[in-house]
Amino acid sequence: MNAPITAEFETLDTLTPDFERRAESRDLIIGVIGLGYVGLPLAQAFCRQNTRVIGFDVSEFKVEKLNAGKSYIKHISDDSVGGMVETGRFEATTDFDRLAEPDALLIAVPTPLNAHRDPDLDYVIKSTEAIAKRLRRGQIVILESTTYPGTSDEVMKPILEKLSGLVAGRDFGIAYSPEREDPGNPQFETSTIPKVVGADTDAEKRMAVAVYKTIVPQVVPVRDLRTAEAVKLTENIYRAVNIGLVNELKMVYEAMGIDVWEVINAAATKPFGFHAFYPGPGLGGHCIPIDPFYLSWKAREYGLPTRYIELSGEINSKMPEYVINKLAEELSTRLEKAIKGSRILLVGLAYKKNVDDMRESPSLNLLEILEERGAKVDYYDPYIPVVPFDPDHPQYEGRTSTAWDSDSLSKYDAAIVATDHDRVDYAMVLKAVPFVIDTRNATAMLQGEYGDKIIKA
Ligand code: SAJ
Repeated sequence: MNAPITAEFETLDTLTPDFERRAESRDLIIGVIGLGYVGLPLAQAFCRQNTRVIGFDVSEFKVEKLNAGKSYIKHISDDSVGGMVETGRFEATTDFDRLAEPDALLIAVPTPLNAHRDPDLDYVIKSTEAIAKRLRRGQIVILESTTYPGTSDEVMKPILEKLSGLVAGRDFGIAYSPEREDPGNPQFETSTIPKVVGADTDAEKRMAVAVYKTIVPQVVPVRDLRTAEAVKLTENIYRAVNIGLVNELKMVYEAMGIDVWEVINAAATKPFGFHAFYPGPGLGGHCIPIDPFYLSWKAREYGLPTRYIELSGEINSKMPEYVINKLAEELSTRLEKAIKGSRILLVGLAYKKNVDDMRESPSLNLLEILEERGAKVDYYDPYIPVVPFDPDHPQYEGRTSTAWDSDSLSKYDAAIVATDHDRVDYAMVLKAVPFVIDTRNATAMLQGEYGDKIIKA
């Protein structure tokens, strides 16, 4: 009598109900690959819901720090990391052979542009290859990094199938769920932000929903992988294009002697159909200046232009030059000085208020242009006491933030407010220097007392 034919292997269709039950009972193990400003809050959110997390990172430094209960991310405290470790729910490792252990593998690694400003998926591909070598039946791989539509199915899926010999959708799952962190925004954190998830089969979508509904108030399933990838790009392109718009309006209204911030704040009183964006000295962070070009690169494959993306990129990257030209005008008319030989204070190096992150910060472009034109420049930033190594601006590593007192400030010919940190005493610099170029409307409350020293640019 032949043994009854049993299924050679289980498929996701049969495995998913158990996966959902285990998610519900906090019995899944979550793997997070990339323990940065997205991965670590993600790990924290799962730990808070009593789910076990194994964090994977190539950096020994980060892994040792985390396992010692220490944080390297400003808005995540040592106590919080310590709590994750003490409960035994979190451990970090550089041992990628352990990638077979988690039930779900969430990838949160950088997706920068390369020197030709094309998408650089190197981190994503390396992480996918590492997973593929250990991939086992029943696991689900979920990319969180911002990328172009097609990355999960055209790039990751073939690697996962080829190196594992397993079949996506049958033996293991692939999903995409974009991160939506807003660094420095105390109002929102991972556990309060709705999460979009996309996958190409029902079983994979159910698995991804089961993973995330344990940590967020609302999971938003969309049709497939590419739709979810497009959602995230749309969110960030919306920001980049609107910031480009208000930067263009600033230059026009400036020429007309109109204060663009007053215009936008008044327009924002319209209770519908208007979302306020504000001009700045350019566009910083490692998302908004970069992500839109992931779509324009992919759109070229379809022979389609993305003029709004290119134009807003052009306008935003020209803003530092615009600010410096305004400074040159004021130095000449007020002090009969040129930029060359002038002493300038740059207030704020971080790419946006109340964060300590300098990546792609327009302040660094301002610094570069000023020094190229012969100015002597110091900076002040309460969040960046010493400039860390920045691969794009290695020459600034080790420079220190200047003192913030009237004696120290009185030696400058002018100051530029490039980042509008809340905890800066703008009255002190307005009192001490001949004039201030304010690119963030940070001195708005001091207009009455120091209006003649404030130039908006
Ligand atoms: N900026 C302006 N004017 C504005 C808003 C922003 O000039 O009206 C500048 C900022 O100063 C900064 C840059 O744009 O230099 C990016 O700012 P951002 O507020 O978009 O902040 P990010 O890049 O730290 O985080 C963004 C998220 N922020 C918000 O949604 C408010 C969001 O776009 C993404 O979830 C996140 O990037 C990401 O990881 O993609």
